[in-house]
Amino acid sequence: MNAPANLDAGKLRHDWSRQEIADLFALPFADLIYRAHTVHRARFDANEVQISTLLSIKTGGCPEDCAYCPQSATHDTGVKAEKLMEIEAVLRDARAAKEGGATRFCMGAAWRSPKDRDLDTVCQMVEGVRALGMETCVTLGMLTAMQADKLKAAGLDYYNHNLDTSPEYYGEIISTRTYQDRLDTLTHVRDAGIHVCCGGIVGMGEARNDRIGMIHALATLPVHPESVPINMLVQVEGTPVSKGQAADIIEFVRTIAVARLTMPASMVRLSAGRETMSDEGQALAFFAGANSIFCGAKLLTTPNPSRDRDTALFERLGIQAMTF
Ligand code: SAM
Ligand code: DTB
Ligand code: SF4
Repeated sequence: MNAPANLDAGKLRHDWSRQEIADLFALPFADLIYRAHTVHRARFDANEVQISTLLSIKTGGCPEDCAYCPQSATHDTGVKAEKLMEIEAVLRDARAAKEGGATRFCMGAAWRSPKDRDLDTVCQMVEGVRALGMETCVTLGMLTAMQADKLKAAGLDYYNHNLDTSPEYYGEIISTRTYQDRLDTLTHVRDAGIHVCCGGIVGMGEARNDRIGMIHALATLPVHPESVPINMLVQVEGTPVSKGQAADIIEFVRTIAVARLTMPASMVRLSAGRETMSDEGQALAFFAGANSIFCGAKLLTTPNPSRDRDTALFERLGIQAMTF
């Protein structure tokens, strides 16, 4: 098999070609996950997984038309538009997450981009969560350079902003902003000195070539995202992509493995989609290099496995929660 030779302990590279990434995807499954696991082990404790908790601080009514998203006002999904949460209510949830063992608290808002007044409120939330001794992450849509600087000054550790799919397939999924808009926000976040959390979704009817294009776009960024969430599409009725073929778990694990091989120092997050995933599927994803998950019974608006199920899974697999 003509797979790239340059995989020794996961040297950091930013010059991946699409062909090299296609060759990794095409490896026999056992060869691919063996390689990914070897690189994973050289960089991380293979029995540790980082736990983040997610809270939707502003739900629904989003003006963007992302074809996968239950929070877009364009789709009739039954998600009601709510106002931005009160700071104290957010901090109550953060305290509970900390008691549950989470080391990172992520706050998501269904915005195209934050209004400056709302951003000031989010900055206060970030300061409050940090004061609890947790890492902070927010995902608020597009940011200007100045907004990114404000979040940095408030002590924000990570900003989540996904490329979601390949540049070619992007137009099939979102029409209200461009791939370049996404890349520009990532640049503002990076320039502000905030860690980047950026990944995408598998299972939206895209071809393997689009998964290759998505990983290529991520792995050729000037600095790899410190955190790479790989979401399996949660099919929500009313969204345009809800009726397609569900993602194949083997192809999903391949995507995790290729993310691990091409971005060896990044945390790869087994993100949305765990609710309907078997324990065996998740175990394979961890073996292939995923080392971060969201815990708690809800993601933003959709279900996630209960704490009890995750605790039982970690016990079965001998996995420990990472402390940072
Ligand atoms: N509005 C902000 C934005 O789009 O950047 C932040 C919130 S948005 C919900 C964050 C990410 O969640 C999206 O980029 C997408 O990757 C993921 N997501 C949304 N709906 C999903 C679904 N049904 N299944 C899997 N992932 C989903
Ligand atoms: C990411 O990549 N996945 C998370 C987080 N970043 C914000 C969100 C998943 C959302 C799944 C759909 C929902 O619950 O609304
Ligand atoms: Fe809005 Fe984000 Fe959902 Fe797109 S993914 S509709 S921007 S909340």
